[in-house]
Amino acid sequence: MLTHKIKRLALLGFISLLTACGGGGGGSSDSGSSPETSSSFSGQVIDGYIKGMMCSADIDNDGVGDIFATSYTDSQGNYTIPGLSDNSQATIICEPGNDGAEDIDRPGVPFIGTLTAPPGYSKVTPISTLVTQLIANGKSLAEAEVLTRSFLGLETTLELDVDFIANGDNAANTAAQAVHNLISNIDSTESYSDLVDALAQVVIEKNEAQEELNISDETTSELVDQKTNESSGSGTNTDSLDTQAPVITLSGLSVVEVMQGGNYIDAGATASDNADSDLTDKIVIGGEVDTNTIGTYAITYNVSDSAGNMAAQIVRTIHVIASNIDTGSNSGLNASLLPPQVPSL
Ligand SMILES: [Ca+2]
Ligand SMILES: [Ca+2]
Repeated sequence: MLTHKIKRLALLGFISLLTACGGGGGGSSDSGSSPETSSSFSGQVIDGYIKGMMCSADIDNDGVGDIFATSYTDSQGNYTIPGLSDNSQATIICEPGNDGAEDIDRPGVPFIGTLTAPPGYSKVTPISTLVTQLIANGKSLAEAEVLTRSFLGLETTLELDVDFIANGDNAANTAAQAVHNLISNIDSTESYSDLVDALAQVVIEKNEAQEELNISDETTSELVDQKTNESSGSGTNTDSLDTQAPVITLSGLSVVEVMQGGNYIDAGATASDNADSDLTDKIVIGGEVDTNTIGTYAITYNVSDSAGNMAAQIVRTIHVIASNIDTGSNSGLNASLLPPQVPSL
């Protein structure tokens, strides 16, 4: 709630800023074409430096960019997004532009993949993409960075939001390339983002199970592939998703007759479910029987399983019949058709 509000305010702030710049002409004297001088956000897309990427800021964090860069990334991966004074609330999303993208370390090889950076980062790399997905799977930024460093075998103090090409950090550079290669080499129809999402889930699960997992482990790509199969339909996802309703079984007769003024005691019902097994004590019984008043009454039985599937309702019908008529042992007979009888007193 609070972050949402802050986000809104930030957005309103930058809109008014844009308006102010547009009205006053800004400080730029040469082109005057864009008001980006005071409020724009810049960073780099790096695996090696990747040129030809279109970057955008996702301000409302719905996974879709809202403000786009004015141009594709240059040969040092630079991007500039106008109208964004900082990215403390926005995720940066970079995708290959219309003409394709290229990692300048690998000339001629198209770079395929969507890279993202979490709020607070300006460098968009395979490492920051993993951090973003760990956050998307419920981790804080700090937790996501700890998990990422551990998974990539990086030093626990290593800054992740850096230009590791310029500062010569080979460990980070190698780790970034390893993440990209891992994702790129998985033979899957899933998108790059979905694969990194699956990788993040695998990293989290292994961590929670206190099992070691390193990017260099041969099983890693297999685990990621399995994870995407799970989440894309007929895998274990259906196991955890119970769609089968419980079944109620009535105890006693479904139609009961009670003498006026007599006692009615409900015989109840039982309920069972594929996932929850016995749900008898969860049955909700509705309706009342007024044995002082002749008439027909309904008692209803309902139950839901823990997945929210409702059982078909069961109804018991109770006829309260006149007590001054002795229907004998054949309680099913229609009393009104019987001849008057001598009271049994
Ligand atoms: Ca958005
Ligand atoms: Ca069920």
